[in-house]
Amino acid sequence: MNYNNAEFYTSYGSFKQIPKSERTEIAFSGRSNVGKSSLINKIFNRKSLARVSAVPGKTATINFYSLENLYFVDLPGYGYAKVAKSDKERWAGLIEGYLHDDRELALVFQLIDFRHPPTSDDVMMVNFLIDSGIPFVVILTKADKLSKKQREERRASLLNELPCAEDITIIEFSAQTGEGRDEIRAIIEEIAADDGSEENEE
Ligand SMILES: Nc1nc2c(ncn2[C@@H]2O[C@H](COP(=O)(O)OP(=O)(O)OP(=O)(O)O)[C@@H](O)[C@H]2O)c(=O)[nH]1
Ligand SMILES: [Mg+2]
Repeated sequence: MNYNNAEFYTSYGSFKQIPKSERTEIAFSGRSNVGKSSLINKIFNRKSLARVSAVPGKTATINFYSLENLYFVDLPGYGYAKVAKSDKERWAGLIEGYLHDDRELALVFQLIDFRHPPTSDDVMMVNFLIDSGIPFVVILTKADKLSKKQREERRASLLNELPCAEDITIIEFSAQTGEGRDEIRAIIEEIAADDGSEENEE
């Protein structure tokens, strides 16, 4: 795949605007400020394909990026305390609406900050993904901010903090150093290849 060819496709502020799936989708989910937009930029070799901000709550819409036969879907970050209740409800509606819809959703990359225990919202999301049978991979973000020892401690604790941790594929990632990018790309390429072979069978 030529990742440089990824393009911003469109963004939706309300779930009802999103048309039916026309391509296989891969979504990125995580709390506000966890690094979703930074990860998307790193995967696609771009400085500002997705908007990154030090101010949490920047991505308040569902943004679609397109590459070859896939859409990549940047979900709004949840769990940011300092937004109005009406905004929170709108975001929750967006995320839930998207995930509950009957979409061609091949995988969710669930991002969790490597430095901290998963928030209650993170755990809720993981439980939701398990219960819904949506395939997902956990990405631990901002790996560059931890020492080797801190990483080992967090890794060990996560086994107790995440439901079904031993069955989950976990990737350690840094948008700053690029660590983990190849692993993520390999998963994306597998999905792209599967998608192509299904179409050929029809
Ligand atoms: N050191 C370091 N900082 C990071 C990394 N990833 C993201 N950041 C920083 O974390 C902040 C938030 O990053 P974003 O990519 O905007 O996070 P987001 O999840 O898209 O946030 P929302 O759009 O608000 O949901 C920015 O200041 C980034 O520069 C990383 O791997 N390492
Ligand atoms: Mg963002």
